[in-house]
Amino acid sequence: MNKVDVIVIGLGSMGGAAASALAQRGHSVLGIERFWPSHDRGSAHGGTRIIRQSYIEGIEYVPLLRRAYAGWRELEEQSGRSLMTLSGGIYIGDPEEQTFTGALAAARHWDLPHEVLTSDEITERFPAMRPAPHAMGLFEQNAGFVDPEGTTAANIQVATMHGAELHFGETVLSWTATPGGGVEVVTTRARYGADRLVVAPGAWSQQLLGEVGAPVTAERQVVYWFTPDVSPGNPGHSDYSVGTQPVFIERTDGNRQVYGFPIVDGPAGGIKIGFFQDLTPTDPDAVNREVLPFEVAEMQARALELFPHLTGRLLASSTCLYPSSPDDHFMIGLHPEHSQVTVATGFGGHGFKFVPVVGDIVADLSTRGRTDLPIDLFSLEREALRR
Ligand code: PYC
Repeated sequence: MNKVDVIVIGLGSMGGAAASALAQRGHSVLGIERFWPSHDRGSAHGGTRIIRQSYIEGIEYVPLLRRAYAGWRELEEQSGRSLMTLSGGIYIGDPEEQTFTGALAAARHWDLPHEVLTSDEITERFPAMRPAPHAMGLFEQNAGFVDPEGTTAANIQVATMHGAELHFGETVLSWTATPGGGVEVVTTRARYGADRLVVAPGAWSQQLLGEVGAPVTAERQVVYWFTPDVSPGNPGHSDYSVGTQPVFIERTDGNRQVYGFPIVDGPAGGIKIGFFQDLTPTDPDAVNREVLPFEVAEMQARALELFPHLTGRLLASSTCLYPSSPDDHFMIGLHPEHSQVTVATGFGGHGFKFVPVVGDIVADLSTRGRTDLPIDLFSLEREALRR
């Protein structure tokens, strides 16, 4: 194959978006992915991912989220797929806890539409939930979920439509910056040359980025789908479903923070729920995908604290990997030693909602060496990454 303008390593969520943005700007792109399109080995599967704007993790994210929302609608139009559902979102915490205070700070700072609800008001509006009596919630209508598999497929589709060549089932063994300023990539199938490289390796960051990727931990995460008991007298099925129940994040009384989704797939579906952070580092090539009975019991006990009638069956569970940075902020920038290489990693569990804007940022960095979008928080040089 002839030398291309840009090689993109990794065609999951972020690499797929980068390949698409670069191809749409007229660059020749070769994308390389070790698994299959929209695979379930990394961090972009499970049917739903939360999208929200009153951002608990920091007010700095909000301008990027605004841009991402526009990007989601654009991707829907380009691909002809429905990807984003605004079901509303509620963030519940102790009055002084970050789940509530962080969301409120972002909503106030950026003047985002929101409502503050007491615990009783939450149950009145969303009857399936019974938060702790002292809990407070911030509800935003403009939150919901996106479809991760559909998004990755859409980016692959749009990138291909714009001439990108995408290889699946091909593993990158190494990449090197060449003396003339380009790069060479060696895979299980061939050796390729390009002027520039984008490395979006997700949980494989340590393998593909060496020292630069070393701060990124691949965390094993499990999500669960439970059915409610809808016996007479209990909240009904529709109380758990899109239309009534919003996406949620909750942490009260020092418990582990949980997040989850309404039932999206009719009477046969379940509430999806998971722990926000697990901090169980794993080898991405040897992940234990079996979910053990004690894990199910732990999750169900925690889920019952918020949804007292979520006592039905465990419908399903799924294991995924979060590529987490030490401070949980993303890592995006030019490689410190090779300016022809752009790095995009460390998206943890909360990065997916930024997919379209990350595609734009990476395309800016890769082609112009800079971006006008606010990304100082994600610097590869920041102190938290050196510890
Ligand atoms: O809403 O950002 C999020 C999130 C984090 C972990 C799972 N979902």
